[in-house]
Amino acid sequence: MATYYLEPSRTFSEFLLIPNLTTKACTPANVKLKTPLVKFNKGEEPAISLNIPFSSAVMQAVSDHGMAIALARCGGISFIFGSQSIEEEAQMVRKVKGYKAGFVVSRSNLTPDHTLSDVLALKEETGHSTVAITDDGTANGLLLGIVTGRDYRKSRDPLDRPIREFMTPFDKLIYGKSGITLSEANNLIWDHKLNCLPIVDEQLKLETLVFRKDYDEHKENPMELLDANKSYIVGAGINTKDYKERVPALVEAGVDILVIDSSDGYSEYQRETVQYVKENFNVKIGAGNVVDREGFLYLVESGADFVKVGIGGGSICITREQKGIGRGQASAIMEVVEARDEYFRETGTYIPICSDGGIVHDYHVTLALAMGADFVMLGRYFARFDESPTRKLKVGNNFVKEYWGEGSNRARNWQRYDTGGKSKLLFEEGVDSYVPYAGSLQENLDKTLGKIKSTMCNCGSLTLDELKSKARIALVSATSLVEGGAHDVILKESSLSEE
Ligand code: RVP
Repeated sequence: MATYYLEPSRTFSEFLLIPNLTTKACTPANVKLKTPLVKFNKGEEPAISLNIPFSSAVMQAVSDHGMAIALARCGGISFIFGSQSIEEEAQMVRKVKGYKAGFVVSRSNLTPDHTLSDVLALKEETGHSTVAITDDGTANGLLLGIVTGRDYRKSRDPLDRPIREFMTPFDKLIYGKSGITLSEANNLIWDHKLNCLPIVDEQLKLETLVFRKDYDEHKENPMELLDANKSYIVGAGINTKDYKERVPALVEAGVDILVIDSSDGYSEYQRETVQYVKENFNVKIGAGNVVDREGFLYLVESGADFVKVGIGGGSICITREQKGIGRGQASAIMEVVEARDEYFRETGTYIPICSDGGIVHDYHVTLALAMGADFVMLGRYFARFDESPTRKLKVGNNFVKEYWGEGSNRARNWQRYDTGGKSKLLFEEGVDSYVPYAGSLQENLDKTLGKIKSTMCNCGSLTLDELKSKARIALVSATSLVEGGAHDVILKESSLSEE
């Protein structure tokens, strides 16, 4: 006979937090959102923590290198999508690891034999007024000089004048050496009243340029998620099919953590994949997705460093309709958290849980954390921002961004849904859609984090651990949900457009 779970499976919208005493010390400025990303033993520190409990979904429409850089700058992590060739995915990881905020590879370069007219043509084309002059005219050639608008007079100088006659030559340049930090570079810029500081390697070949105007944007962000070499931390998605080729390439590219991307993680394929990675590499790996205690314990015993929870709750996901599997996200989190806490009590090993999919309102994040998740994974939320890799379009009077599921025909990610069989998608488990364009990641995230911190103060909690242990969570009735929004009033236009 089948086993029945007769308690209805619940979503986040069915719960509300009840405030605890807010002490005067409990202000949003004092709230800390640091959270573990990987398992650790009682009394020890996790090898990787997030500065904010946010990760971006392992999806083509969400997490490329651009998103990874933007989110790591704010303290979270992206998992670069794995539904692309191994080389392309490794290249994205390399771009994140090689990125140094404020250090830009020069995009306007000429040789000393070029002329003033070449400088003017390049300026017209790129809009840059600083041109690096290298022996071979490339961005990494031997640096011979720099040309800026101060080196020539357009109205007087002959257009065929060679650059070597008017550039600021190398021996008159102030430059930084490879390995210099951004704040050291900025000190040189300020001390010498420069607009641009070239950075050269030991052979005096040009590496990057640091611009004075970028300082405000790039000055150290205290929340940045950095590794020991001060590069951004980045994750990457893998599957249970080509992992023996994909994992070595990603590790070689410098990836910090992997995650097996699958709609149903309770499988022998996941166990084999986790064990292969643990036996052959020194890299962290998360597994999932599961929605119950059995699935969770199976992955933990396989060696997973964190476990991802959620089936069928994603905004673009139609798995529940297509296959009839899944579970309300809140119920799944509650059961898995209970199993995790029990496991911690018994073994002393704490396994972080990621709540993946189905976050619609900002307060859903706070609820997921209060229920015991350590961080959330979001697709729709991040897809709306400038930094997501998809096209921004105008539909009617509104700007939108494209957002499609990994189970849609567009993504062709059959590995994510494979349960053994043919190497193709037999039916779709995701849709292709638009989401309203919402502007920049940082602006939106700041607002969301502000709400989370404020709610934590209402709940008398300065840390996520405190929130988890103190939270009082009430189930709401269907009729009382109506009370939660504006009701029985006629809304003015301005409040209608607020989220
Ligand atoms: P959401 O944030 O609600 O948009 O959900 C994103 C999550 O949905 C992903 O992290 C993934 O777990 C799931 N997903 C991705 N593609 C599909 C699909 O096509 N069904 N589902």
